[in-house]
Amino acid sequence: MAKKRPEGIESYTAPAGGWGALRAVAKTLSHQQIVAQGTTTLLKANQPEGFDCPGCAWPDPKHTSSFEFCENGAKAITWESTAKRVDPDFFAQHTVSELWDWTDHNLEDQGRLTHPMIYNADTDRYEVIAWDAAFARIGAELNLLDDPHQAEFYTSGRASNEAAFLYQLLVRAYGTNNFPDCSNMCHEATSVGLPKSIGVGKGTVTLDDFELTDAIFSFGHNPGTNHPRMMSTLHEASRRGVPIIVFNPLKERALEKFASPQDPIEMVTMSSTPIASAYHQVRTGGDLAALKGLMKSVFEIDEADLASGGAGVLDRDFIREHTIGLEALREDIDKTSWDSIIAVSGLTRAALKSAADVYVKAKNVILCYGMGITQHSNGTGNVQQLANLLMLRGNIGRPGAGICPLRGHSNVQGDRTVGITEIPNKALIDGMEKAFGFRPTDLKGHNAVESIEAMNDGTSKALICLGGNLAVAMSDPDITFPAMRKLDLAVHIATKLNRSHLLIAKTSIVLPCFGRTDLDTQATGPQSVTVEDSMSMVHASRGFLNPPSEMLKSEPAIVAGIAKATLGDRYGIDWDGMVADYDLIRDKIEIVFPDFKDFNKRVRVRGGFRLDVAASDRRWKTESGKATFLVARGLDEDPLMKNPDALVLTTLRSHDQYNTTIYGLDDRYRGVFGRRDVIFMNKDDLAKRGLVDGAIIDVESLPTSGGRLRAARGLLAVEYNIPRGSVAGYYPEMNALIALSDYDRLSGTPAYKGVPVVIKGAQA
Ligand SMILES: Nc1nc2c(c(=O)[nH]1)N[C@H]1C(S)=C(S)[C@@H](COP(=O)(O)OP(=O)(O)OC[C@H]3O[C@@H](n4cnc5c(=O)[nH]c(N)nc54)[C@H](O)[C@@H]3O)O[C@H]1N2
Ligand SMILES: Nc1nc2c(c(=O)[nH]1)N[C@H]1C(S)=C(S)[C@@H](COP(=O)(O)OP(=O)(O)OC[C@H]3O[C@@H](n4cnc5c(=O)[nH]c(N)nc54)[C@H](O)[C@@H]3O)O[C@H]1N2
Ligand SMILES: [Mo]
Repeated sequence: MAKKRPEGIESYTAPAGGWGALRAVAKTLSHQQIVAQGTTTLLKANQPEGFDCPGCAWPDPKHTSSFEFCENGAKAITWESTAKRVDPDFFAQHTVSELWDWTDHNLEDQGRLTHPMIYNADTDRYEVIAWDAAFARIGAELNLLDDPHQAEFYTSGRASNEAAFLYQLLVRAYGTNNFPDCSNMCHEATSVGLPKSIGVGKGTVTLDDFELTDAIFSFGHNPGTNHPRMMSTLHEASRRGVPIIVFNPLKERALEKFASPQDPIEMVTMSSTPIASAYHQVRTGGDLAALKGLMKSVFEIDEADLASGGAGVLDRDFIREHTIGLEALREDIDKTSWDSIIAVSGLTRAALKSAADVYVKAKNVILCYGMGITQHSNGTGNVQQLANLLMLRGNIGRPGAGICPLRGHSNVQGDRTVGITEIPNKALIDGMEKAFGFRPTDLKGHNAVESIEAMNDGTSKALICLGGNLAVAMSDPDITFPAMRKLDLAVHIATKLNRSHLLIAKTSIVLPCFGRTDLDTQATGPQSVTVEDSMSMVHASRGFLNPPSEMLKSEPAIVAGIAKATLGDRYGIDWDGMVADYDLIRDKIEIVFPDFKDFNKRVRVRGGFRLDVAASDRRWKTESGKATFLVARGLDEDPLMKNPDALVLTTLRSHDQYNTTIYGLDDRYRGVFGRRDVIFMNKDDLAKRGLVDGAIIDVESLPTSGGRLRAARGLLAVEYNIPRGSVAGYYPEMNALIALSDYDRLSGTPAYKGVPVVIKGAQA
């Protein structure tokens, strides 16, 4: 008989996808009270004439015109197109102190915001304010600051190119580069790491490359939940016999086997397709060691081949013609011992050799990765070692091969492209001067962690958020929450209520905006916006639902409203004209960023266009003009290895959430139902501590950067298939354990996936 599991914990044995996914969508539709308007919405997602699904940044297949079914895309869309409303009555009924005690799930589940609101300290409530009054108040507060660098302007990656571009124009005309953004917590290691390696901070592959590839390596991403449309691509590749080699501490169900809801036979016969051909359960934070081990194996295979008279397995022509730095890399790998590789990665030499065998046998290899790589104190180094591995065999810049970072938010990459950056380069400053006749400051601004530090020490006094939930997304609520409460001004442009809005500043304003699915009508008629996906494809998106309230404005209109109230007619910028017709915004984007040549024309072509990615054509925009092998730190410098009793905690998304948006309390593929207070642990780690499956535990963390202890108490230990020494819990709850000062020093990315913790049975 199977042993009894703790309440809400089951062992999930079915494949991912399949009927379970369809059932989940039906449940979401009814919960959100979606009737006629909403269900047809699903059919317009990612269609040429429709809107871009806000669920993820995976590109749309060119060849299909049929609706691509995706459970989590459906959740994202129905969550936005819900019939529920958070209106002035709602705020009249609930004080902010009362709302603070609600769960994150309950706050957002109340529905769409309908009116601009301002906080009244006398009543402890948000109350209605007219748009003009709100803009005037924001402008007055921003103009009261001693210096523009005292304001922070956060962006979350849902914002369209048009909204983000206007926003950076407002901020640069105002006079700062304080652009904390969600990318700083996400793929910053990619944006910082890859330009030094291959001259561009983006992926080099397109969807077509997946049809030509001979092997796919997947590091630290969970596509069954977070990039569900990628499952069609992996499913197809697997059926073609392409080996898929996975490096992930957790056995993620969709990476093991998947039943495609697109495949009638699998649906009717309840069969499925295996995805990973080999699954390597690397220790959390052990990727650097695994990558060094893979490269060490490749060098060994190469030497053996040369010794037996072969030509070797390195792409020597590519290396000679296109790269520098191999000698230094080789030296580093030679001096890294197998013992240390095995100890840190948790993988055997044989396992790493077998993965290297697949790698050297495949002509063309694509390497995909996500947050399991970037959210470490060594995130930038990790990304660069991925590039090294590919470059050894010329796997960059030819068909069927390349690097594929899985971006997060549906337009996080586009926001960066159109100027949301705290470190503007000269081309951006020159472009802005050309387009608008003023020269913005090039003084480095704050990233996300630095913005919190500045709010905490009082140097920053105002925060404007274009979407997102900064307080909850950021590490260390013990510092982050009080820091935001010290502000003079907090403004949130949002679709739904969340905890960040409840961190009350002297003046707190919430401005409701359209989402992706809403029809955006301006003076010249309905408008489309544009987005850029993970593969640098730019295309149009047009919502079509009646907005949830007549009071809502579009994000560009709100940004322009704030800009006019703050800047007056400084620099003669035509805010009204651009809001009336988004084509005029795109004309300006094209002046600042010449890659967008003929923007308005090209975006009207079905499917849009691809931005230039020089590395895809083996043009290297690095300092030396060559692709560069880079050396990472030694394995003995790993801060996670310092305390032998510590376990390394990683923080994960459940299947029922979108970042800080918690749709529900289930994580179906991991067998968790109705709760989120769990810590997944290896059975030996449980036993070593005298604990069993279902034990109530306390988790304490010590920052690797030094400083005080943090704790989360009364959690449920769940026995799980995870390597010894690694444990996992849910984001955002576990942020209480992560010190603000623990982040990658090169990219500023918080080390959300490498938290050393000590676990004990809970004190009675
Ligand atoms: N439905 C849904 N879709 C989403 C999101 C969402 O929350 N919900 N979020 C969006 C955003 S902003 C992003 S950035 C992406 C995130 O997409 P992912 O990168 O898939 O996000 P995570 O859930 O953080 O999962 C990371 C994976 O890495 C593994 N992992 C953890 N630590 C390590 C490690 O040290 N090494 C290795 N090799 N693997 C590790 C985990 O087991 C997990 O499978 O998804 C986007 N799409
Ligand atoms: N521990 C831990 N922490 C993490 C991570 C992790 O893996 N572990 N992941 C990090 C990552 S990858 C990311 S990207 C960040 C996410 O950080 P954010 O992007 O800041 O967070 P979200 O949860 O995506 O933001 C949700 C809110 O966005 C608003 N919203 C939704 N749609 C729209 C829209 O169309 N327009 C506007 N204006 N607002 C909208 C809603 O009000 C909603 O409440 O979190 C990071 N934090
Ligand atoms: Mo992200």
